[in-house]
Amino acid sequence: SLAPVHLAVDLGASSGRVIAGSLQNDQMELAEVHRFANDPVTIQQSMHWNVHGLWADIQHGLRTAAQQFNTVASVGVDTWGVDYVLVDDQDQMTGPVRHYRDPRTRGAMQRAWGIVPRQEIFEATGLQFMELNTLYQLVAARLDGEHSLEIADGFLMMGDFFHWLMTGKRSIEATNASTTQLLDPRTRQWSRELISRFQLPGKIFQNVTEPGSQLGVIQPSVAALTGLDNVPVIIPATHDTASAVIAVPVNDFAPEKPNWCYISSGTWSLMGCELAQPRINAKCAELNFTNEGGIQGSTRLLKNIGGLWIFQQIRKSLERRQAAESWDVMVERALAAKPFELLINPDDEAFVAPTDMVDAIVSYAGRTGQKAPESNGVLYRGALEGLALRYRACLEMLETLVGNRIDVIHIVGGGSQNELLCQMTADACDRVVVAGPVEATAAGNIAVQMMGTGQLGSIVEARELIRTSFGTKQFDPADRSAWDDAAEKFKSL
Ligand code: ADP
Ligand code: LRH
Repeated sequence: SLAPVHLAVDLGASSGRVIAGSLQNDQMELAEVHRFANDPVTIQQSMHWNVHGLWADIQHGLRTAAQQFNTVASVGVDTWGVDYVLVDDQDQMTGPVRHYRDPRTRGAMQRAWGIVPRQEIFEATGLQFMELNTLYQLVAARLDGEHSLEIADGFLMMGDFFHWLMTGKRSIEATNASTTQLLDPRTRQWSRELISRFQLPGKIFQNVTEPGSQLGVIQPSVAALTGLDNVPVIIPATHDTASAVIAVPVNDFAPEKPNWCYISSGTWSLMGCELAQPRINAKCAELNFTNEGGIQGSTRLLKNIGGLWIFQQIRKSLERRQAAESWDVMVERALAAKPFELLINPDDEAFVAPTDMVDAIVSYAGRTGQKAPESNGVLYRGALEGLALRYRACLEMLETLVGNRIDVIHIVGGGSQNELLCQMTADACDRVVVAGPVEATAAGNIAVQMMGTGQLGSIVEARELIRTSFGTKQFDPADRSAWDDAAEKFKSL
């Protein structure tokens, strides 16, 4: 077709894709151009991202798009949070790119709190405490004397890194920078005080840019390889979760009293509300919620929940035994399995980066006084029920934090295709669940590019477009009683 397309490069922790979005008869139409795996690589004792492979796949996607569409109006990249790339003053990467599950951060939070007390870090950043936060990665790098940090001249988050590869220009985008735990959520600029107290090299942190503006154009070396000559790169909300939240199909923006929440469901489940202001208070610290940066100065008050990671890793583990099954079959077997045979807390430390997920679950069952799972169905079901039970607990915390009842839970992302999980969520939480869009992240990325080129005027307008363009499915709560009992048992795990 002749309508100009915008290309969203969307990199999740489990897969990446290049998606073309355009306006066709007042609808946003998405077309998948290229999808590829994103598998970490172990080198010596550490876990890295295969950024060279990702860049090759991105270029492949861009080239395919250039062949497929007449006019590419712009490109923008969003990725998972917290990870970073360092570059030197000759514009070379200073070292390999670590995965947030890399073990160098074990114990790094405690090391960091010895330098700046926990409460002061929270006051300065409003962020939840997770070992994988950029801050603890950098503290580990600093205290262990990583040379790549010593020779660094520039710090880029993953989206900024790919934008740099595309344009040759360095930038730091606000929503993803907000996941570092080094950003002041009130000013949306670096907390220079934290940076200096942790003795991190201040010069590598350049000023932060808000999404929606043009960074540059595809540089000639990349244009030659992809056919995208002179195409603008528009910075979207480069944190995938921030882009996903933009695409929640609602009719308001950062409401005073939010009556809806979202679960961005993929490798992680990010559950929270969109607010106009950060809520940095004692209750938020106690419940370990985070105030991440959203579009147009909004706040994503949310909690990271261990997501479909366990479900994905069960599949990987069965793959090694030549016994992997498709998502559909996994969901069918979970549906057929007996409820509450195995309770799994998705946020148990044992599941962060086990060598083999099935082994980890079997030993967890032993440790928590439960029967070892007797079938794949029990494993699958346990992983999904555990998520629904975490959502239920998290909803309660969220309502306490925002001070009102939340009526509707929007599930977006790859996990919104899991209808069993959607129904379990409705039942466990006793709330209406609205599932979709599946490619919320790409849609949110593209919406911001369309705002950048003037095709869309506002977030409310973008959401209107998204609501009318993508189908959603509603799940009504039923059968709550069994979940009450399970929730009690879950608390004592
Ligand atoms: P990420 O961005 O973290 O890589 P995605 O949003 O791509 O994650 O979601 C991936 C997850 O979506 C998978 O772990 C899988 O559980 C789920 N999923 C993907 N396709 C289906 C499907 N057809 N049915 C059920 N679940 C699915
Ligand atoms: C989801 C996500 C999440 C981060 C995690 C590292 O993809 O961006 O918001 O906390 O990855």
